[in-house]
Amino acid sequence: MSSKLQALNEWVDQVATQTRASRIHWCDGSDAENERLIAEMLDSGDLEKLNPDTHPDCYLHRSDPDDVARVEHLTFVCTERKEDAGPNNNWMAPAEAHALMNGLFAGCMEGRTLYVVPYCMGPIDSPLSRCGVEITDSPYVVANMRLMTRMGSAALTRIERDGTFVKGLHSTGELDPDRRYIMHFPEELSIQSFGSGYGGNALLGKKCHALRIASYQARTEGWLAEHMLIVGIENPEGEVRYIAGAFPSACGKTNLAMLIPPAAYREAGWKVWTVGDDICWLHPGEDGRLWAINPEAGFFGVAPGTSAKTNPNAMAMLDRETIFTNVAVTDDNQPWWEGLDDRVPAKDWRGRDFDPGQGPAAHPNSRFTVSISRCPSYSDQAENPDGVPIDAILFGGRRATLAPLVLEAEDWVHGVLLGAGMASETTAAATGQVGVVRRDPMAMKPFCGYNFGDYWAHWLDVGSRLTRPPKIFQVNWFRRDAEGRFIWPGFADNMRVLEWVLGRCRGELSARETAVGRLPEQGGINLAGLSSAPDMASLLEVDHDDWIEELQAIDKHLSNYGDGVPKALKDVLGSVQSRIRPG
Ligand code: GTP
Ligand code: SPV
Ligand code: MN
Repeated sequence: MSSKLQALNEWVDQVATQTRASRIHWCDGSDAENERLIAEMLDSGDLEKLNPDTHPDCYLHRSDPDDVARVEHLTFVCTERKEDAGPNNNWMAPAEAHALMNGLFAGCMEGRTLYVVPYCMGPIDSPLSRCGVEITDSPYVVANMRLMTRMGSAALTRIERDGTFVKGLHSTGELDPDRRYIMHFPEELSIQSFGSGYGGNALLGKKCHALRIASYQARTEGWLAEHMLIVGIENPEGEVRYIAGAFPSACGKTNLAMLIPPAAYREAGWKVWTVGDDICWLHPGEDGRLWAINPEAGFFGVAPGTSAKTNPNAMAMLDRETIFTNVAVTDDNQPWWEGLDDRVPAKDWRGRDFDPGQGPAAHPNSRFTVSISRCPSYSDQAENPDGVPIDAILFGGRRATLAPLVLEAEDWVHGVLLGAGMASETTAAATGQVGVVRRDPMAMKPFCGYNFGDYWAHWLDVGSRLTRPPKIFQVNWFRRDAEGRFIWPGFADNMRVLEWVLGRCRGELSARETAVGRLPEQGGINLAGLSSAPDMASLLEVDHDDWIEELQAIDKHLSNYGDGVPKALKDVLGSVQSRIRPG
């Protein structure tokens, strides 16, 4: 092995000694390797084979019932100075965190295989991509990383060329919630995760590397690592425009990234192309625009609510080569979840006979893992090493009231304020209460690897370097009526909002100026082909009294981040507040 890989080899040896791993396996990412791993997991019960006639090469994994979501209270950013992590993160001093983690990792892989998983986040030949190596004792993690990232030999070759990589150490430990920590050391470019086998806690390339560590690196290097989907919209003239969108976990990124336009749009020639559904790395280009790559290579998507009606592109991927986690099964062993169809499942996500009295059949945060290459709308630009140019950025949340269907920022600084002030109802993607409105700036509350005050300043700085910045919009698909029903049909019909957004970007549509931003004119959103017109007056209402309260709450929220909050942001907030009158 070359000297460039010496650091990697030494680290692997040191971890193998520390954890007393019984075997070491360097993953090459090959089909043969994957088949061996799957066979072992079928033997051990880590995986169950699903119906091979309806779902060839599909498997079910059932997590420990106490390990089914990200754990924000056990996730830490460990910088030398506490203020660098900021009030948005749990913080522990690096020395203390290392001592704690060393204790947990000592001997934890005895009797287990240590897998070395080299991976590349982003197209393998893109200068914008970054590599990492995850050491894990979970074959389930290896199989997921193979679908979610460019994993194996090609990544190792790139690591050898780059000479640098992010070090991620993971063990499922005993899956004991009391011995579970997800630690980030951005100053050391390393991650240590113990005690969970689930998604963002364990697939370290995803949230730990591509968001928490990458956001920290991006700040010093002049780019942005964001919790965003990337989608290309092709108009009837054949022009493709790209939109990036930050919505909190389980708030619609995957669905928007692969929507199929309503019939009237399809007939007119509109098409949608998927670039990414969860993470986006944004770089200012020489042309003064913002260019985006998707660092991932697969989806770890929310199963419940996914159906032929809501997300036909997802359904087309999920009948082969998919790992399902914590879904239910039918009596002929097909995967099933709430919202899929009206069959009655036989077994719930814990493997018990289904009993509606015991809660939903599929866990609300049950997921599918599938390669993005299986997506029927996969964009031919997704592998472009330069990325795709972004025309619009959306900030979206789950708000039953207040937030209109769509609102355009006046400029970049006002847009950053819309992002910084974002709030959304919590979901099952993280442990804790569901449905509570909380501030989730840029959908990055759980994922920003440094102080939000510095992060907003960095957003302003990046914007000031763009001569053709994307326009920024706030959207909300989740407004409810007095009976609690969603007012907006959502899903495919979100295309109607995207059309307005792109029309605004092209300078072709007028807008209604309000104190809080620009909204569609009456009739501005194309409703052609909808069987019944939604209550657009409610969807586009700006209630001044409610907004006065909201702006006060945003003011208070910003002040939690102290002196680091850019003055320009507070100035814009002040000017919005001064424009709005009660009643
Ligand atoms: P993460 O993977 O956790 O980051 O989530 P995500 O933002 O990709 O959310 P996803 O698209 O998976 O949607 C989460 C849930 O919201 C699913 O149950 C969807 O069916 C539902 N959903 C998505 N889009 C819409 C919409 O436009 N309207 C409504 N009512 N529900 C939606
Ligand atoms: C999210 O929670 O935003 C996800 C799932 O995309 S996880 O990989 O668990 O972070
Ligand atoms: Mn996510």
